[in-house]
Amino acid sequence: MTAHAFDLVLRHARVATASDVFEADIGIRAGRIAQLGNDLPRGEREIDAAGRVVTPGGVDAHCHLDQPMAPPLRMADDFETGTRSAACGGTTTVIPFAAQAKGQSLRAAVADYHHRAEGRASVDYAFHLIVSDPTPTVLNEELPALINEGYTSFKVYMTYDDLKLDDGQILDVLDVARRHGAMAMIHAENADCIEWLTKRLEAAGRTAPRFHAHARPMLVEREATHRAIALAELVDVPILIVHVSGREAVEQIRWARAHGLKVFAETCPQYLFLTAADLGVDDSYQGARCVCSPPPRDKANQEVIWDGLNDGLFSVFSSDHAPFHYDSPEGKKPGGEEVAFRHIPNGIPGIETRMPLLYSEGVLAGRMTLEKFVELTATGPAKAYGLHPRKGSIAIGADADLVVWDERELVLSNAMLHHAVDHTPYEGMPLRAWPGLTISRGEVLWDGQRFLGRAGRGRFLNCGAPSLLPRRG
Ligand code: DUC
Ligand code: ZN
Ligand code: ZN
Repeated sequence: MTAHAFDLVLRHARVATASDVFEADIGIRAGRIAQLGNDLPRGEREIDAAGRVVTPGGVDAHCHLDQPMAPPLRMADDFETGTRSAACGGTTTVIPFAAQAKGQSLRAAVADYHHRAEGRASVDYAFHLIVSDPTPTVLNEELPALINEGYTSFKVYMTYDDLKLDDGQILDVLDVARRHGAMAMIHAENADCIEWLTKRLEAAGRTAPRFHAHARPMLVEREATHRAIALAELVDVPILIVHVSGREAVEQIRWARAHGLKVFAETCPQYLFLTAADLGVDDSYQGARCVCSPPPRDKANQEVIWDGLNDGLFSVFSSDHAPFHYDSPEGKKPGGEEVAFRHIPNGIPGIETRMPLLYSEGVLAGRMTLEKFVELTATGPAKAYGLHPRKGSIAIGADADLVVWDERELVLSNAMLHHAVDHTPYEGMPLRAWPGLTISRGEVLWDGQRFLGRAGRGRFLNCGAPSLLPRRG
């Protein structure tokens, strides 16, 4: 019996990285990429990838899975259904959020979230933290210790009553990020402006889902983005503004960069493919499906986001998957009612559609290079959150997390997706590609038709120092 040099060889792949596209065989051994080259020796298993693009498995660095909610709300996806859906859409690493409730210790939030993930994930996962109660214990003990243990990024909110921090609190947590080398992610919307606008809309009887967008105009995001940048400048720490929706926030980030500040940015598919009209053009409740924050804007703003993706403004393209059923008392109809927009849970599903949407409408529609696609969907997020080069790259020694693309016409429907949500905002959208194979640590999890993974095979990843941050001495 001949021993094989590799467990798996992908032959004649068109390998795409964030810097190059080249033809090679990929030799995989013990879950890692062992060799790249031509005419590699045989593997125990061989896959002919001739003529097909192979990219790194996606890193979805912003998604919400089984995050505790105030009853009756409940997220539709837990780690099992959410990571299954991720794998079927070409994502092999997810980073959801261990969210601290006010009054809760950060440690307890992390322990609870590990419990929710344990035995359920089919792809590898890391955690960001959400800091909603920066007590002296959190600032001086818990957060520094957790950063040290590999939870090297955290999100702070400038809106949402149960999560938001005031400016003084934000300064305090940014100072911890600076001293301990963590990436601070900021949800930038002005809470008081939103509340003031919401009350006025309610007083005028304007409570349909579409008014969600009226309560959160771009100004609200612009002001908070500007303030977050100023707070970070005061502390002298890099920040990453998440889910940037359009021109006004983009202008603030460009201004900061022009002034030498390290301000990174993330955007999401909803700001390329949805507009405020998807929240409804009349008072129908259907638009609740697309209620997310910040809200989608308009076609002109979609173009601004495309430009930012292509010119380096954005480092990260995430789904912000926040899975709520439409037709359920646990989701967009809390308690079974069609409620005023302020009570509609924010967020849309998108963990499975993130990669195919950008590959189809970016790469295959000629709006984005393959290298840029890889940078935004895999390499950039892995670098931003301390997972590179193990994740997000096709290089010797990296985990063998790969997507082999099938370039074919299809029409998106919720019936073909693997999340547990009862809708997709992209129903009926024509696409030009879908992952034909998703491989995680050398194992085929998705063969283009069937999910072949297993709950519990996904491993927790401790993150290193984010490589976008200055090196610490
Ligand atoms: N906005 C968030 O900030 N988080 C989850 C989903 C959303 O729409
Ligand atoms: Zn957010
Ligand atoms: Zn989010």
